[in-house]
Amino acid sequence: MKKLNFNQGWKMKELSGNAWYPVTLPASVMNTLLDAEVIDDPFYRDNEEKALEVAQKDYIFQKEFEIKKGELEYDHFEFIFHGVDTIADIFLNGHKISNTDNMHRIFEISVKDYLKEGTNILKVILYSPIRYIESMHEKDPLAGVDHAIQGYQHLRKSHSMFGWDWGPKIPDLGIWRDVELVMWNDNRIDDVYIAQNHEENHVQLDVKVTLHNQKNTNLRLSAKVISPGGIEEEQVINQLNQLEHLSFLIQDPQLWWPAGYGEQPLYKVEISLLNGEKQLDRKNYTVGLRTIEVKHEKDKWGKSFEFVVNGYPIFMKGANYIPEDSLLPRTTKARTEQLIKDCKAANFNMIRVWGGGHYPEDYFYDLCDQHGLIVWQDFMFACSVYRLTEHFTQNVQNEAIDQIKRIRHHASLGIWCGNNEVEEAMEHWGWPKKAEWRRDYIKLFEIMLPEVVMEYDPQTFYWSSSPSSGGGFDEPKNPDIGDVHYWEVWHGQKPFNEYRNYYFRFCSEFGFQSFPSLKTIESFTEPGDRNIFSRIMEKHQKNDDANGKILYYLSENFLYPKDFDTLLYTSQLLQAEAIKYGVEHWRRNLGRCMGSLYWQLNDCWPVASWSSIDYFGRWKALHYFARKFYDPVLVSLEEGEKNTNIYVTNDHLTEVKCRVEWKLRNNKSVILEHGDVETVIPSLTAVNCQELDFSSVLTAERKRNCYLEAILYINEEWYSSTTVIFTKAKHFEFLNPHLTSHVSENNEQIMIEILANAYTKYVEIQLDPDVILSDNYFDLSANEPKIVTIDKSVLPETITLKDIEESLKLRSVYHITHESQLETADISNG
Ligand code: BMA
Repeated sequence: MKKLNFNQGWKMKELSGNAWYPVTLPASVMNTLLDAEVIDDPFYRDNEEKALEVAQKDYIFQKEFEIKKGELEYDHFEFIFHGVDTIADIFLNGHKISNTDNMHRIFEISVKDYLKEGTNILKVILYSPIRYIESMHEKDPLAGVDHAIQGYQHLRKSHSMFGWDWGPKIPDLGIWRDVELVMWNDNRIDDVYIAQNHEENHVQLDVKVTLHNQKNTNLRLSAKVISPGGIEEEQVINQLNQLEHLSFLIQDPQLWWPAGYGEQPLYKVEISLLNGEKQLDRKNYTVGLRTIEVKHEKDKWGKSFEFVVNGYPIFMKGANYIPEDSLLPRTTKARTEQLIKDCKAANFNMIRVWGGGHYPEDYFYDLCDQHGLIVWQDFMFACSVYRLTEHFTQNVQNEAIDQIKRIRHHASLGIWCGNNEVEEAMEHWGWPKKAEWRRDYIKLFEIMLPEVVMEYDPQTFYWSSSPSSGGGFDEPKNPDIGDVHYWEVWHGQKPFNEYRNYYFRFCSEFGFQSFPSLKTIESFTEPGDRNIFSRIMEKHQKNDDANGKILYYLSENFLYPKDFDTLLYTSQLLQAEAIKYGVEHWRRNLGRCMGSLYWQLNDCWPVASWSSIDYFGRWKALHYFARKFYDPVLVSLEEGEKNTNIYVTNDHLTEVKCRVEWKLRNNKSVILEHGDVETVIPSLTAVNCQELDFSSVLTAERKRNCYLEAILYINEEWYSSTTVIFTKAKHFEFLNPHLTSHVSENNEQIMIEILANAYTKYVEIQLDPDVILSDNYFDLSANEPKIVTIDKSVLPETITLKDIEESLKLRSVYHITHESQLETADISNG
């Protein structure tokens, strides 16, 4: 078999226009016009509006290619379009060879009859997705979200491209994945399915290979399994049938573990189709040996929702992932890799691919395999009604088969989920309860998709909707059964402590918005726009009146910030505190609650949103908080009306011997009371180590100037620390901490030592260029220096110690209302 990559040498123009632009795939209309400087950056100010005009038109992508004599001698020629976005007719030398209307499908088009010697022309005409959905909406209006262009659910194109409550309306068009031309004689490998059966001390790998046809030739099939250490085992079959089974027994298997629980060893599986010594076709896979089950069983609290990996019930820690860029060709492996590394750095072990976007690239899953993130994979349906016409049914069934076959061998794949919030929406969002809508729901998500999963990936658990209690419109929001999306904090404007009223079995969505940093806002604004209620700032806030909501929560918790930049900073503190409040509570209830995935990890453009990492990859305060609240061993303080409890949560598979030191201190960090407690925390357990009653010491006045600090030592080594105050931050009597810094270096790292002379919270270090620090937004007690490090490997080589010193800016909660350090020249560097 010969495979030619067909990504190079395309050109594109508006269908009725004359100007051609050169294109390399993957490509989109908007991105091509942007590169050619025909349109302005759609992310800048209100340019999004112009993007809609672009998407109203039709376009043509064209490529000419040569076929030499002799090359036409293959028996079969096939174009593979790995992704067309979305409505297109495809022509080869004037013959229509296919039409597409699903960006989530892979199209294989047989073209032998239309190829010719000499110059060939391949044309893809892409039609406006907006015109299509508008006409469909007119015929059959369906319930859905109102921040997307109406009718979006009729088209199998990423819903959020039509607008979402964090996403712009940029329904771009393009050929968003590779195009290949494959040619072969005799036969080729159509499909490989790898199943694993785990027994004590060994794993049996079953490899099922399907060939394209039954032609009786003298071909051979070779299957090799190569261990992480390079040990190879080969099996060969002669006299092939169209379907062949091979089975490998792997003794003493090296198991794959989610991050935080062990290594991620990967085995290679290489399948070759041979004619004599000549290799006709080959497919390579990497697999990880592990079992992932989801337990949904009755217990004393309701019905569980618990991931069991290699036999151990594991608390899932992570966030929800959305498309990384509204202009799809701009996503790259390097960007995704950084994001996945950022997840790992924040102690995630799970990432949920949310159903309103698209199925990510192969490298996304490879990276999750390598870094130990379990993927919760939604099918691409979200918050909408879908009608099962004959065509739609066939279309989504083929889509599911394409995607399952593409993804199923990945070690990281942990669950298939039918949709995002459709069951809940149909039951609780006030939509008309039409019988035909509900019937189609059941057919699609509770009959068809589970059947397809059962047929093509029977080893992966299927869950019909998120959230759900198991389906059938049976209390999808029940907090004690299945998974839950909890939005009363934020959308319902309830206070953070509302989280503590729930002991969800698995909280797969909850979130809180913040603004991105000033640098990010500068990328899309003019100075005059930098007010959160300006027209442009509101254009970059897609959740209705959410800027007001941020201000409301701000009024509840912090003093009124002194300027725009401080408001951005404070909004991030609110967000970080909110999510921490929920996560720490659920982790204190480990065993009953078995997962927390906050909404949302990333952004697809610069915007105010629920993300913990902004469009440019900048970590918000929340991401630094996540690294701490998702630490495998967590010390957390549950302050109450009367008592304060010190909890230690241990996610490890082994027990942890620890000591927790606690100090009740005033705002100058003078110790009023102190003590310590030694305990052994069993594996996979949370323990309330000590209940402290400060009711006699903490008078109303002291509540405004005292804090509790807990320091966790593991094997007598400092591990982490945390503090809690007993009043809202806005009422706490913070003193000027007079922050100072000292910067030094060794071969590998830059060290920044920060010192405060009074207790302060949320110390932020800002640098130019942006770098990820070992910690940020941390609390400091007086006269107890903290050293924050930067790995030199992540710094541009040209950056010197002096650059770091000069760009370093510090602020903390005190500076919400007071001039920050830099402005008062308070820093004594060096
Ligand atoms: C959840 C998600 C998204 C949405 C988010 C914030 O419901 O599934 O649809 O963006 O909330 O509202």
